[in-house]
Amino acid sequence: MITMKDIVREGHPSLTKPAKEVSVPITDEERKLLEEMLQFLKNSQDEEIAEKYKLRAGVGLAAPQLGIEKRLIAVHGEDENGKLYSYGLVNPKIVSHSIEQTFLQNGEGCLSVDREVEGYVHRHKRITIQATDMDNNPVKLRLKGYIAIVFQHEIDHLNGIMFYDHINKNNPFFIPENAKPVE
Ligand code: LHY
Ligand code: NI
Repeated sequence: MITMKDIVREGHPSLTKPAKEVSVPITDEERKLLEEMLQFLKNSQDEEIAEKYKLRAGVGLAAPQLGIEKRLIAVHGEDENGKLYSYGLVNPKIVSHSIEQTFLQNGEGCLSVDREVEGYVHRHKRITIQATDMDNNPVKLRLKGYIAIVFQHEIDHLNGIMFYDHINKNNPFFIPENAKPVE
């Protein structure tokens, strides 16, 4: 079972370098890893389990956060309408995105960052992702708003990018003309 002690923190090299493409079909071990990553997210959202194992609630996790430099992510979370997105993805890639941007009014956090970082993290409002799912089938996802932000946060981890890399250094709360907060 994955717990917080398995999650590497700022300063670990796997958080700042690009992860490696995974060959498809994935191995049984890679599939098991994705299942465990998803289970961690589910556990972290279960009040009793989270309390018992001292898990920080999370909706997304990327393999480099476990010190594993492979292009694998898990997301388990709901959009603004309560629709559940539960995915283990292999080699996810943003193939197109809107010009319009969005951001979370309260900023972002990260399971690998044990401090608050203030500022708006600008993201694409809408994205299309191509990937391979846990059953080795190709998937194409069209996402917008909050859940699109979560996927962008996780894909960034595969590229060695942290959420605060997107915050305007001179004015952390700067809002570009084409950006609106997630409603
Ligand atoms: N997980 C964050 C989490 O709280 C992801 C996240 C994304 C937080 C967007 C806030 C906004 O689930 C991770 O840090 N995973 O990398
Ligand atoms: Ni993160």
